Amino acid sequence: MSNFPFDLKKICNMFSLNGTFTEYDKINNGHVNSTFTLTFEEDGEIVKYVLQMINTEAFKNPEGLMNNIVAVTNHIRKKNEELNIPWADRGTLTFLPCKDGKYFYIDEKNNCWRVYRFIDDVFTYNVIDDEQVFLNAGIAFGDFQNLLSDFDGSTLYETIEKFHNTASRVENLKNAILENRAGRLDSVKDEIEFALSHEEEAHVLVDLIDEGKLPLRVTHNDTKLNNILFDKDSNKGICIIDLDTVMPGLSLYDFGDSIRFGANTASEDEKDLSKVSLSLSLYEAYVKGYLSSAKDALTDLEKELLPMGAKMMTYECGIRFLTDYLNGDIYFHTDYPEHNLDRCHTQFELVKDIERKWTEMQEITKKYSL
Ligand code: GN1
Ligand code: MG
Repeated sequence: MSNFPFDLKKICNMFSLNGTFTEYDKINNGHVNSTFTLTFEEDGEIVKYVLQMINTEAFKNPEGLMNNIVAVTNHIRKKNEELNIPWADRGTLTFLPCKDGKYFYIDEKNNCWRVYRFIDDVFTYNVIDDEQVFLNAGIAFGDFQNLLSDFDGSTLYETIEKFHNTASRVENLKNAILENRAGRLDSVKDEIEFALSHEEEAHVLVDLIDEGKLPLRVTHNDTKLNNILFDKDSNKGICIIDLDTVMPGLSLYDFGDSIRFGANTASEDEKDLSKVSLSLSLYEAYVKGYLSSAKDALTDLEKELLPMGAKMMTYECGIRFLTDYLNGDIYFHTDYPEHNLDRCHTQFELVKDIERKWTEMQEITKKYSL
């Protein structure tokens, strides 16, 4: 416990984590929150938890956030049980209440903590080359949306306002350009030119919502492949994690963000841009999986716009990385000074490849939409 960088004893006490602490591990997947696993020994058994420090710069209201998450996970657990899903007990996260009944704890240094039970016999992917895995990922996110289709979205607090409003993300970029807080403006002229050359498209989805042509659903909004826990035995995606941004949103956001991350043949921060491309076979696998579970719930226009969702989520993410780079890396965790810029480059490169493969993407989508 002594080498843990925070007061772990106090945290364990607040969440009533009993047993003898044996070790902790840092999980380096997320760009926003900080995540650790904690291992205890209790009556000869190993008990594990996941401890997260919520980034309160990104999530300003931990109470609203945790109320959302507890409601959503309870809903999913209940539905999985009703449906007799064999993995119902591992099918969603189980958060632990603190001594005061709240699902988070703020320490003396204003760090905000939460704890959930560790799920055994699962694994995550960061990059994939196996189409079957991505097909399973599509099924898992399609199922997630179905499970939440009868959840009343109006009860959810909007954890990050305008999270996937691409037009507003462009405005944020423009502000960052004007402010030039980190003095990096001169080095990113080409990136800015690319970003602004797509500005008009940034309005397409927002306008369709305003016109009532696309329905708001309860969506995850951060559907990176590594937010799915896959079962070691069956290879099925059994549990969706990272529920901070579950809010009313478009199905296209969830579909698009999955493609942005999972169908890219390179990792999000690859420096060699020749490795970045949109794998059409992975795209097809995801479309097939996702539509097999979500098709009946989607409107014709939603299905038709799936490629647009992929393009917009990729473009938007590139803009967010560029904005953060200009602001001095204040939002996303970075490992080195150019990290956000490298990430921006992969996203913009992927947008270009999506544009090259646009017709094929539309044809594939159509094939599985019928
Ligand atoms: C962040 O926290 P993480 O790594 O799951 C971000 C997503 C981005 C993603 C890019 C709350 O997700 O929106 O798409 O990084 N989450 C938040 O990798 O901003
Ligand atoms: Mg996240």
